Amino acid sequence: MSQKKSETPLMDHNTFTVELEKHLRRELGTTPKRATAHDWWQALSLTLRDINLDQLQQSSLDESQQDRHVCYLSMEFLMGRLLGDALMNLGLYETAATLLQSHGVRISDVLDQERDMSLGNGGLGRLAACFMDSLANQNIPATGYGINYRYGLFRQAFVDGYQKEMPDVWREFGSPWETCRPSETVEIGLFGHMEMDRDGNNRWVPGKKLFGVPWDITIPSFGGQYVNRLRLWESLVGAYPIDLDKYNQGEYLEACRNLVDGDTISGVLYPEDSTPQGKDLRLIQQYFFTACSLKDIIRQHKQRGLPMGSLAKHYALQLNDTHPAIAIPELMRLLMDEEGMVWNQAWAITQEMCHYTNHTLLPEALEKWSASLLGRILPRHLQIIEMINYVFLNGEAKEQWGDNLEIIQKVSIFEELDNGDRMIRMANLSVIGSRRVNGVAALHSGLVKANLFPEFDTLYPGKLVNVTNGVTPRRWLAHCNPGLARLLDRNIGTDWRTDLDQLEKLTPLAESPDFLDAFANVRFKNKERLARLIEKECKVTVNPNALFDVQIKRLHEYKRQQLNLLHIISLYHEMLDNPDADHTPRVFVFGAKAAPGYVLAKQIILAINKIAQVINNDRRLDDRLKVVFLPDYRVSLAEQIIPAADLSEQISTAGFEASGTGNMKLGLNGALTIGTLDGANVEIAEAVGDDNIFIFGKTVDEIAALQQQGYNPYHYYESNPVLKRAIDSLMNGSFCQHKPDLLKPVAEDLMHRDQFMALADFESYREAQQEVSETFRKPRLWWRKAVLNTARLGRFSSDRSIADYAEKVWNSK
Ligand code: F58
Repeated sequence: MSQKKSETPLMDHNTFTVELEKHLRRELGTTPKRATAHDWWQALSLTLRDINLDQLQQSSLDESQQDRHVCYLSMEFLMGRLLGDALMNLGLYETAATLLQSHGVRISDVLDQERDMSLGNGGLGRLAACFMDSLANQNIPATGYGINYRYGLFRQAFVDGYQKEMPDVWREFGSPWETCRPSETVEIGLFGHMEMDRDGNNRWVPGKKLFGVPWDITIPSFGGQYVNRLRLWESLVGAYPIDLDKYNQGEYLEACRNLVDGDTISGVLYPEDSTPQGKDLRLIQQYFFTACSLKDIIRQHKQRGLPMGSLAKHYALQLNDTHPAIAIPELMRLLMDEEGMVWNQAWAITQEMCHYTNHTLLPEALEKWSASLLGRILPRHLQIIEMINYVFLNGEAKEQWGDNLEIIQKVSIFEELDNGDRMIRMANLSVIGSRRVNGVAALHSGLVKANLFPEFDTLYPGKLVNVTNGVTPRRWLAHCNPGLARLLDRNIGTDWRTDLDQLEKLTPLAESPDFLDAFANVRFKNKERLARLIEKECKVTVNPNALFDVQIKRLHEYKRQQLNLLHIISLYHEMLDNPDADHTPRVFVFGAKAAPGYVLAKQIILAINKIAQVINNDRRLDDRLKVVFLPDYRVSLAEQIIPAADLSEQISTAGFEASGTGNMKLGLNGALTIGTLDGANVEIAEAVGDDNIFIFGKTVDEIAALQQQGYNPYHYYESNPVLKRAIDSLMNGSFCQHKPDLLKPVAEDLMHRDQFMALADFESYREAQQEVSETFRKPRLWWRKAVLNTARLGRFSSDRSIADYAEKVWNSK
C-alpha cells in the first residue's frame, strides 16, 4: 500500500514565516526577538495545526466522500509529542530549523519544550496512536474517539530507588494542538430510574445530566494532504454547575460539588496495566466517552441527510479492547428508544457496526462489571444487556448446544456469583455484539480462538480473525532515527516512509562492508547521544562501545524484568570470579513504570535500582558492566533509546504477551531480539530468520505442560548453582548492606511462587545471552544481522495492519 508523498510542502517558506510570526505576536503577545523556546514551540504548533485544519475539510471531513468512516473508540491514545512528527510530515522540518537558527534558537531546544501527551498506559494506547497515523496515511476517513484527560499517566521519579508518582499536568494552560468545538457539545445521562410512558414503553429518566465537550487534534498523513482527527471528550456539568442557593448560605464546598463531580470524569487516566479496576468512576468514564461519541456519529449522519437504516453502511466502530463495549447496549438504546427502531433492526445495525479487538488473555484482565453497579449507573443498559443475553441464549446458543449447561454458562454474558450478584462479562458481550473480533498477533489470535473463545469460534465461524499489530515508520524510524533515515534514503530511495516493504532492498547491502560500517556508525552516534542522556539523568558514565541491552515496557511480572535482573547478577558474579577473562562490555538499560498499586512490580524496580547502584560503583569491573534505569519512561524517551539499542529484550512468558510492539520498533531500527516464542516475536523470527534472532525458553505448550504438572520454582533454584547464587545475593543483603532484608520479597517470590516461570527459563536465557555476547564480538557478523533485521521487518508497519483491518474487519476499501 504505497502513498505518493508530496514533493513540495503545503506552505512555502515565506508564508510559513509570516504565519509563524503572526501567532507569536497575536496569540502569545511576543516578538521573534523576545520569544522564548516555549513561545516558539507554541507558535510553531499553532501554525502547523492551522495548515492541518485547512486540509481536514478537504479530505476526511469532505461530506461527499463515500468510504465507510472508521471510528476508533479507545480509552487511551498515547500520542507522545506532536511537533517534531508534524514538521516532518508536512515537509517543514528544515524550514523551521533554519528559521529558528536565524533567531539564534536551536530546533531541538524548541522540540524539548513539549510535554508528552501521555493519555495512555502502554502498548494498547500507543497502538491507537500508530493506527491514527496509518489511517490518515491510507486515506481512510477516520475519527479517534477518547477522553481529554486533564492528567495523563503519572510522572515517575526514583527516590532512594523507590518509584515515586507525581501528577502529569500536561496542558496546564491548554495545548496548542487542541481545538475546542463547543458548538458540537453533547448531553448524556447517568443514574436515575426506569419509567413506563403512556404507550407502555420503558423509558429511562436519568438522575444526572452531563455535557461532553469535544477537543479535536488533527492527524496528518505524510505530506499532509490527508488529515483525520482525534476527538477527545471533556466532561462538564450541566447548566448550573454551582448551586447558588447553597453558595449564598455560605456552604461553598457543597455548592461546588457538582463542579467537582463533573470535572473528575475526564480528570485522570487510570494508571493500571493489565488488570482493570472495577471502580464505578472507570465505568462512568467508559460510558461517558462512548455515549458522547455515538451521539456525535449519529448527529453527523443525520446532518448528511442519510437515513438511520444506513448507519452501519457509513460507519464502522472499532472497540479498542472491551473498555468501550458499553457502545453495544448504548447503540441499541439510541436506535430503539430515540430513533424508534424495533429490536431486530437495531440489533442488525449494531452487529454490523461493531468490531472488537482483544489485547490480552490474562483472565484477571478481562473486564467484568457487577450487574448491580452497572444497573445503578445505567439502568436502561442493564435491561438491554439482559435482553441481548436472553435472545442469544434462547436463540443461537440453544440451537447450537441445546441444554448443555456447562457451555451455556460459559458463553452467557452473565456470570452468577455465590453472593447472588451477577458479573457482566464485557468480552462475551463484545463477541456477541460484534461483526469481527480480532487478536493482535498470529499466536495470540490462535489462542483467542483455541483457549479464550472456542465456543464462539464454533458458533460464529470466520468471526474471529487475526490482525498483527504494527508501528508507524514515520515516528519510529524517520523521526526518531534521522541518521538511519538518511542512510536509507541514500541507498534505497525515500519511498520506505509510506511503503515499508521497500526496506527489502537493503538485503544485498547486508553483504557490503561499507554499508555495514555506515550502519554501525549511525548506531554509534545514537549511542553517544543516549550516553549523554544517561549521564544527565542517572549520573552514570557509560561506554558507547559497549553492547546496549535494552528492556523498555511497562513493569509486569509476565514481562519478566526479574529474569533480566537475574542474568545481570549472574554476569556480575562471573566478572568478579574471572576478572581477567575477555568479557563483552554491556550497558543494561531499563525504562518502565509500575502501576502504583502493584506492590511486587514496585519491588522489582527497587531491586533493579539497588543492584545498579552496587554494580555501577564497583571499580573491579573496569566499567565493563553498567545498569541504568531511566526514570519516567514515555514515548519521547523511547524515541531516544530505541535508535541506540543493540539488543531488544522481549522475554515474556510464552502465551502472555499478546503481541508487543516495542519488539517491532527496536527490530526496525536494527536491534537484535533476544526473545521467547511469544506474541509477535514468533512472526518477527519468521521474518528475520532463525540466524538473526536469539530465541530461548519454553514454548506455549511447554509452559502449559509445566503448569499442569505443578510448577515448583524451588527445584530450579536448588539445582542451578548460578541461579541459586543470584537469588541468594538478593536474599542476603549483598546489594543493600544497610537494609539486608530490603530485596527479600523479590527473592522469596521467585523461589516459592514465580507465577511467570522465570526460573524455568533462566538457563536457556543465560545460554542465549552467552551467544549474544559472542556474536557482538564479531562486528561483521553482528552488523549483518542488524541490517537484515531492518531489511526484513517492513511487514510490521502499522500501514499494513490498517490495510488488514480495512480488508478483513471493516470491509471499508
Ligand atoms: C497491550 N495491552 C498488550 N493493555 O499487552 C501488548 O502485548 C500489545 O502489543 C498491545 O496491547 C497492543 O495490542 C495493553 O497495553 C493495557 O494497557 C490495558 C489498560 C487498561 C487496563 C487493562 C490493561
